[in-house]
Amino acid sequence: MATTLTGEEISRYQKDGVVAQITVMSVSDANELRRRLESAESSFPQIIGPELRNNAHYILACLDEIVHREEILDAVECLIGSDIVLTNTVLFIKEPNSLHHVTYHQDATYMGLEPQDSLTAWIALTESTRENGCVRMIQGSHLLDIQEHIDTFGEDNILTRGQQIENIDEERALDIELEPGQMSLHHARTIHGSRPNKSGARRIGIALQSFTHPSTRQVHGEDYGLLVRGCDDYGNFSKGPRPKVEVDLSNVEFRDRVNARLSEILYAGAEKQRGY
Ligand SMILES: O=C(O)CCC(=O)C(=O)O
Repeated sequence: MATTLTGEEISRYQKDGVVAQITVMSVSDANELRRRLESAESSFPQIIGPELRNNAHYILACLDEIVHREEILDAVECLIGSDIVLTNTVLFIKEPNSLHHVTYHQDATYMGLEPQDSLTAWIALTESTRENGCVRMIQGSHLLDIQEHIDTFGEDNILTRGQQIENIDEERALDIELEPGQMSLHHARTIHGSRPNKSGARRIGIALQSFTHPSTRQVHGEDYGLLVRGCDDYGNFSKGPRPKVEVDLSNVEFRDRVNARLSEILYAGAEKQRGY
């Protein structure tokens, strides 16, 4: 299944800062990846858990497969070209009937990536619906500058600082509903958030965050990046290993180092720091 965005989808991304419902794998492939992920979660809770959801693709083969999936990279290539670096990944998991939510924010605010035109691919491993707290996007907001964010450190807020843009007109938010195996792509300045999961089942998504051109610079610290397609003539990102087995425990120390560096970037200037 080769996935290339249509001209209409590319125009929509440029105009709205988001394009969604792109099928990048079959439902049965998504179910199988979910099974492998959940098996790792239950067998290795000390390595992958609620506070250990960043950059698990360095350890888990199932996530490494997603990161390198041709269908995803074909679509990303349509938007940023054929040389592609992936900086980080985040598992966004909302447990059944939980209060976990994401306040409205722009990813580019704390990421330190310049220029700010990188993008996130959000891949659904379960369905993502209004009921279970799908991502909601403010179309066209990527054309704005970075808005003022306040740090709330809200208890059930999944974001590091609980960062929030206030006074968003919720009426303007578009629900990005996805089937398992579909993805959305959003620009680093697109304002987005999500509500709690009111359903009786888990909502599982993985954000490949961010895909960028190798010439992009990290201006807040040192970041790692995987060259997932094409060439890197710049060397702006330190390279990392790929898992060699289903759960590669030999990469745990590396993942922890990457996450410590990422925290320095994401919490720069914050009053306090959480465990993720
Ligand atoms: O998964 C969610 O609910 C939020 C995702 C998000 O903020 C992101 O992908 O940048």
